[in-house]
Amino acid sequence: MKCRRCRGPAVIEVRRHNAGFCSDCFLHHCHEQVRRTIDDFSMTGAGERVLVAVSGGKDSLALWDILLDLGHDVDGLYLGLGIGEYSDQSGDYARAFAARRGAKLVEVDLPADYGFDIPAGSAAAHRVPCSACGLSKRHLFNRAALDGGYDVVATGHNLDDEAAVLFGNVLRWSTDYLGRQLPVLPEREGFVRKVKPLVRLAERETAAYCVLAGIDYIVEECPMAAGNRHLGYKHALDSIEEQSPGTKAAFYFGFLDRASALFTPQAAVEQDGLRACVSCGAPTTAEVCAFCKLLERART
Ligand code: Q46
Ligand code: ZN
Repeated sequence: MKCRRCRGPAVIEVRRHNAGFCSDCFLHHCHEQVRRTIDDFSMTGAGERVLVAVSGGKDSLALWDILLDLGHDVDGLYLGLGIGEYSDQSGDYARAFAARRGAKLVEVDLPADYGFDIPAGSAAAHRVPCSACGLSKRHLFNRAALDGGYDVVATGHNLDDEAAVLFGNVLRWSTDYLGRQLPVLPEREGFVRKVKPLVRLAERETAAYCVLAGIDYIVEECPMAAGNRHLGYKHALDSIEEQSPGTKAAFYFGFLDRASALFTPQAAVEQDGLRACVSCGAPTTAEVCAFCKLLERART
């Protein structure tokens, strides 16, 4: 197979684009996919400061690398979740990348800064780990961005992630989530803008990007992910994609083009009743925000 761009020998095939690429042209292709996504969805503009949430995994490090290459003013944010060896190692990969690129890494550590870790905290709060983890991440990414004067938080959600979440939301007709499942969530009082610039790249492509760009990343998945529903949806979509390349992209981008607007009024109603958490000041629909409730239970 030949490279679509330079006609040299291809090292990777991307079946949904019906194309092969050599190493340099594949890296160029990934940069272009991200640049186009940022432009098409007006994710960030000139002079804005971007904070990219990095886990030490392939997606977030590829994203940080690409944003740096594209000339964005971007720092990294690493959140230590206290998930044993996995967290120790993922932090090391994030720090090594920052050092290699001469980039700034902001660090927040749940055990050191908030007195609980995800395994113990979720058990004490009677929540599944990924639920406690997800709400902590949303809260602390936003907090770190506000405190650091950033305009936008970027996360490494890729096409496979977004298609799997969409699949789950459709299976359950979770209309409130469907209304919010956008690659850009605009800034509002108390919230910075949130963007997902990797939605045009599949998981396999971000892994290939890291290998070809010489980026070391943590290969192990978080041990708490085993058995979660999201992984089951990913496997189901993988087998459909295998039979019919391009299905995931058609599903996700078709939703954005033709269906997502139908669900946004529902999401808007939910956002109307926001007020400040009495404990931390973060916007919430209750008196105390979900993170402060978790914190209180996890510490007792
Ligand atoms: S880090 Fe956290 Fe994930 Fe681990 S506990 Fe679940 S949500 S699986 S992306
Ligand atoms: Zn709070």
